[in-house]
Amino acid sequence: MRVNPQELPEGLADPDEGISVEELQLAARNHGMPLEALAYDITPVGMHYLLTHWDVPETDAETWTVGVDGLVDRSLSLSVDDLRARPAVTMAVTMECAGNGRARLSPRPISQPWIQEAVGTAEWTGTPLAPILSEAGLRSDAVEILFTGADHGIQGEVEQDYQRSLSIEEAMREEVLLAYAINGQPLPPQHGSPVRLIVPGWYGMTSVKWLRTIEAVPEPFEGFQMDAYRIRDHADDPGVPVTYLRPRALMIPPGFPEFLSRRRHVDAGPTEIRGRAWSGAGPVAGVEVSIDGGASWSDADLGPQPSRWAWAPWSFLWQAAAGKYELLCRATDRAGNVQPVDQEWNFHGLQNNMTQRVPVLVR
Ligand SMILES: Nc1nc2c(c(=O)[nH]1)N[C@H]1C(S)=C(S)[C@@H](COP(=O)(O)O)O[C@H]1N2
Ligand SMILES: [Mo]
Repeated sequence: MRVNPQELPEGLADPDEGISVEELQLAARNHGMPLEALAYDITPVGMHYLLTHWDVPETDAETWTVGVDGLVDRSLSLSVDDLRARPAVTMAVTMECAGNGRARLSPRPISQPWIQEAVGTAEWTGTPLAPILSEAGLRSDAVEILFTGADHGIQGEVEQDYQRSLSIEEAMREEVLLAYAINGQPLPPQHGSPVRLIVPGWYGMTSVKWLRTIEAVPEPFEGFQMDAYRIRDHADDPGVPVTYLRPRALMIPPGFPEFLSRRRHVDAGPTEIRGRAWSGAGPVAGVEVSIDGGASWSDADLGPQPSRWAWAPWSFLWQAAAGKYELLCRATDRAGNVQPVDQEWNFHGLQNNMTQRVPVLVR
């Protein structure tokens, strides 16, 4: 029996329940980044992961405006040209879905069934939000900034626009952008055309796509998409909000795969294991690799991050001898967070950062 099938369509799967057609339907719309794309500093646009809760709205960049209102001295209405005329910043940012890793939890929370590939690093171009909020003049009774997207749907039986808020302090961080370009091109429909919010360091749900309004509000916003992103043990647990990215390292699975199982085959000899690692709380301090299923660990070489908010490349030289292996990699950040080998479970399957495991056959 699923937990609360009426109240929580996204409850828990039975212990032996396979991925349903409904989950497959979500997975086919919201694709992950193929792990071989870890080869690129900047993920090519079509290989960046995608997560859209409802439909991709049809938008018109010519007539689009972003409204700034609520508890401000002067309401603003900014066209895409107005945003482009303002100071531009281009920044590499690693984005990851808070549900990444969900499908490997047991019992499995029913939702978009990510395994570990809901990540990508894009070069976003936009204009900083803070000067716009200053120009509008935040009133002293404003406590949060509420961001509303143009998409609309039902989730948890609540009909809603996609809405997320940030504290004023977070919204005023200099790296928070209103982005209109990705990797040097105008945003494509699926990534939020024509304007989206980019909040570096946070899980992806905060970076509202198809941004319509920015509203200064007098109370902390408690809408569905705030409640849905909390780490809780059970449905009634108030839980704690999901915010910054936990540390994670991923590797490009070495060798070549078998079609269906994707099991890896490697020729014996020196094999370079490469990957990327990131963390929102602090830059990555180190990456370790295990070739014996986690029994022992060795340090990988860590390269420079393309920006403070983007993943770092790492590599490790493996002298592969014939046999069966399980390769693992894990990251540590400068705030002292270490990636766990086994995942702690939570009700919505959020903020998972358990280590990747790659079975390899060396011949
Ligand atoms: N308007 C709107 N913004 C949204 C979403 C959405 O469904 N609607 N999904 C969020 C989630 S959960 C994630 S992980 C990121 C994904 O961004 P991407 O599809 O550009 O990779 O967008 C966020 N912004
Ligand atoms: Mo997400």
